[in-house]
Amino acid sequence: MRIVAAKKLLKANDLLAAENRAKLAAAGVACVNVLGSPGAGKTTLLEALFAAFGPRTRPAVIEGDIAGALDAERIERLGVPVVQINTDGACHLDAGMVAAALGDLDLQAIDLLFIENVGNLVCTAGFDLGEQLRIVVLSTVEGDDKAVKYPAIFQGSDALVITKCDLLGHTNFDPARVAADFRRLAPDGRVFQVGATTGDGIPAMVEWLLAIREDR
Ligand SMILES: Nc1nc2c(ncn2[C@@H]2O[C@H](COP(=O)(O)OP(=O)(O)O)[C@@H](O)[C@H]2O)c(=O)[nH]1
Ligand SMILES: [Mg+2]
Repeated sequence: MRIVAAKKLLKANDLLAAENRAKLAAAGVACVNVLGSPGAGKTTLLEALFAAFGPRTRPAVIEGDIAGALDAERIERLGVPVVQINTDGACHLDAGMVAAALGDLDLQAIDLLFIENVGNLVCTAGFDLGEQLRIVVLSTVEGDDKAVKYPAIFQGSDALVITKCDLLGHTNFDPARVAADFRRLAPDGRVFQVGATTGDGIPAMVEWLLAIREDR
């Protein structure tokens, strides 16, 4: 019987992630891994960002889903280059899947790549994809206790994006509580409050992402 230890698989992932990171850096592409639960508003956030970027950046997306191409179709409608990965049941993307998707993108034609990970607050945290930044999207209908309950994903993120802020007041979600919990886990992390469907808070995120792209 052959037993492959999880640690070895993660090491193999890290090697592929390092290759992805080097490839993206050589092409001058900044890369953001977008994490969060199913339905948190990840794709809607990307749609709002792309509408607000205008001609200031050349974005692209890798969509990670267990099945189907619905999110990729949404991104394609905006004229943004997109590659859909179907994990066929796996609850997270890994660096090998992203390496394959990178082969389908013209890296010379883009400068800001978003990877929308499979909706999941647990497994996605453990897999480096070769990104420069991680953001975790948490909506105001999911409960403000999630940073305490799922610390790994928040700890490893560069920003917390609280979405669906237009619904604040309709739930008991306290953004100050989750922001404080996040800052304990990621003291240097940024916190954004947005309404992706209203556009509220999107300009601050756009400026932050453009500055990161400039630093590339
Ligand atoms: N009211 C409101 N609804 C939102 C917002 N962002 C996303 N939604 C809705 O939440 C649902 C899930 O959004 P989606 O972007 O597909 O979530 P994803 O699974 O994380 O990619 C959709 O019905 C969106 O219209 C928001 O800022 N405000
Ligand atoms: Mg989505």
